[in-house]
Amino acid sequence: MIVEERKNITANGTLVRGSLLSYQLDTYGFYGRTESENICLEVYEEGIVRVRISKKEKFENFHYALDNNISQKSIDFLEKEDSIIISTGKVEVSIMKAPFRIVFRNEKGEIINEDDASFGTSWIGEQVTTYKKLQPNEKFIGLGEKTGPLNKKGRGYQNWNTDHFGYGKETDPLYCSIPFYIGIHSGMSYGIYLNNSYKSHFNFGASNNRFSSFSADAGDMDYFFIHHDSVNEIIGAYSRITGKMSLPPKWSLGYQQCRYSYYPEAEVLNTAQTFRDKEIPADVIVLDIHYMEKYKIFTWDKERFPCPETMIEKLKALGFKVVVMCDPGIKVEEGYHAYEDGINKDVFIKYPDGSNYEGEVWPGWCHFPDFTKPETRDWWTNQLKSYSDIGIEGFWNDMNEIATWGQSLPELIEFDFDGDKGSTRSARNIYGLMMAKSTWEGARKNLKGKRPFNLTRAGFAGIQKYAAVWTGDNVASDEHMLLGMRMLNSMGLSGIPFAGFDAGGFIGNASENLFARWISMAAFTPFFRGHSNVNTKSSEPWTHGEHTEEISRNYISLRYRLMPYVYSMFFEASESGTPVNRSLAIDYTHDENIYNEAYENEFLFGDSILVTPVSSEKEIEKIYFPAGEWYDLFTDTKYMGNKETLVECPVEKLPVFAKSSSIIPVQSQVYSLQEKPADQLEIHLYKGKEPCSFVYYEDDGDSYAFESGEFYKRTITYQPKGNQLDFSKSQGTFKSCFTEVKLYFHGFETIELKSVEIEQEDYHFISPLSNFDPIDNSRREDYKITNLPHTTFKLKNEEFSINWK
Ligand code: NBV
Repeated sequence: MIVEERKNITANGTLVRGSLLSYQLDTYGFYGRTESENICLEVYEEGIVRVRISKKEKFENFHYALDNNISQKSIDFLEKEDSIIISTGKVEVSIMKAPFRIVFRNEKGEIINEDDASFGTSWIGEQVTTYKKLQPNEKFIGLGEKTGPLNKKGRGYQNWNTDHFGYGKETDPLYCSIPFYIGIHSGMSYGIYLNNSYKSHFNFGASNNRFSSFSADAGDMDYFFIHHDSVNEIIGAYSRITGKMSLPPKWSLGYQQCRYSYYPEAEVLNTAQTFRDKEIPADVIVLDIHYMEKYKIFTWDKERFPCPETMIEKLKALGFKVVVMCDPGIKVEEGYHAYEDGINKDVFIKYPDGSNYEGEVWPGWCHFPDFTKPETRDWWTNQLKSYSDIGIEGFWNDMNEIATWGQSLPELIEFDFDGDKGSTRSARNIYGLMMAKSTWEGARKNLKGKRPFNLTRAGFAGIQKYAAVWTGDNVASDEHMLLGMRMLNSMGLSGIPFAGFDAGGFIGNASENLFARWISMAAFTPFFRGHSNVNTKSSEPWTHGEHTEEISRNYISLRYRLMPYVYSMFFEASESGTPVNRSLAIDYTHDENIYNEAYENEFLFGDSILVTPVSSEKEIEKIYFPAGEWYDLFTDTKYMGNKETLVECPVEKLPVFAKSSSIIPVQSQVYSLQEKPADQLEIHLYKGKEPCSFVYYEDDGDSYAFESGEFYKRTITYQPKGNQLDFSKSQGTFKSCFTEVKLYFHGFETIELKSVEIEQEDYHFISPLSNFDPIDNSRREDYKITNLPHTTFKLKNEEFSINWK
């Protein structure tokens, strides 16, 4: 075997692909051999092909990132002299025999993606790389939490989960690894997910003009090739491979207030009370590491927090939930219950000689739980009970890269891998994933039917099933704010719908305007939290002066008014994987302008709201409107699409627009999501030429009863041709908290109702979507509020239609 292998070793030691020596085909796949490798190609859905190449007899079984529900599909194949053709219905895969290489074509026979003719999949020692020919004007997007531009062409990235305090505009790698990207060229797009947790490398035509490539430092080449007609469908397929976000509790979609750290108890209560006094909506107070006794997880500092139960009760009465910091380091200390119990149950990661690894972090020298071991996950669940027992429903997994002083977790440490055993080399990238999974599963068990909120810093593909992800220790600068927007959009492209950043910036102090701009923007991001580092100005909305406070209140309030829309978007994400923050590359994939550096940060928040991030220093900015027509969310001014336009963006006004032909449900102002909104649901309809529909979703917001049918769902459809709005019959057994619907028409000059199938309450004129004026009084004249008609109906569960002239 060794002699045969040498035949393919080039002068520099690279083992390039040989020819297919033998193969077999059955209804589920292709199994072949080259001189030194086993190959397997399987089809999972018509748009998903899995390719595995291994030097071992048995393929590796890395399954932590994969969803349990994926299963194979039977295939059609055709054997030719030089190749084997597998058709999936959506993709035609040509397996070339000599040399062995793979070409993916679409239904029209056009090449979507092909191996580099010479290199295909090659090895350098243990490192395995697949080389793909660069296609004309090919673009690369996704790859999760990565710095750099939207289009990553010409760049190289690594995946090796890393704690990087104050990372820069180009820093790589960071905390979370998602080895999934989307390639775009010639009007087509495809996705590649590399299912290997070793350190991996992605080259998108960096320092070469020949190929893009993906490599893993060891293990098998194991990748899923995805092809669909749209980027959104590709994200959907990736989400079926790695799992979908579980619907989070509604309260976690409100504003979360964090600080490193709030203490003592009086400060926590005072912060919560100040939100209520100032009428700034908020749902969560986050406790960072200072709640613990000397940073030891599962303990409370008795002086600062003499009775956490009572504090949590008081916060509950104010409509606040508590999220607590969970660090993985368990202090080596006799008498510390988590340590002693952990030793007894043998739950920690080990050196190869069997002794527990010790690394230094906040509490001092610590052991670290081996979350790849079932006993550890049970132990963690039991430990976490001390939190749920006192009413805590939110958990924040930090430092799980694993971050230790020195930042160099030794590579020889052993991990259980549920019996399969591995070392840091394959475990580092999944440590965060497995910690988040343990916390989520543990909390689910302990909370007995309530939905936990779980947040993590580190993660891997599949993390969306267990936690929201935030972008770690960012910096209070305009550049970082805009970088953060790109990172969140990129995470959305990579299957993580619930992502956010530290609004206001973690490191350093934001200027008044920067803070205001950041909060305005963060109101349109899935995970909405203000946070700041120890010894910096805190990030409550009132710490940056009265004017900033006013702006923050406006945008936080708007987020709460938009909650029926936001919650419906989260529901959609949990069902299909469609992100909440949608880079314009999702809906306007082949529009070159959206990749332009000036416009690459723009995104849709849900189906219909275009957000154009702008620096806090700009009062006027050129933005790009993609195809369609767009209505200023605050003034209803109409803008034409496919056009760059200068818009005013004083600090009070983030440029945000509603898409023509769209439906946005809005509720009355509440200050906590636990508060019941007024009976009337507003439906804002934006005039357009295309028909559109919106799936409205509601449930109790914090239990799993929706899984057994206790939800309220209905589709609202707008037919511009017939001037008609249809409400489908409601589905599910949940009773909506709204009894009336109030309809707002935007962009229509005059409306005369023709027929309404239900009782009409009133009919008169009022202002557009926002019932607050984002502009300060002195500027109010510049932004005229137009009068628009609205009308109110009793909401019933049966279907009904509204017609107008
Ligand atoms: O727990 C303290 C911080 C936390 O506030 C931050 O959000 C994390 O990213 N944590 C990191 C530990 C160290 C920060 C210097």
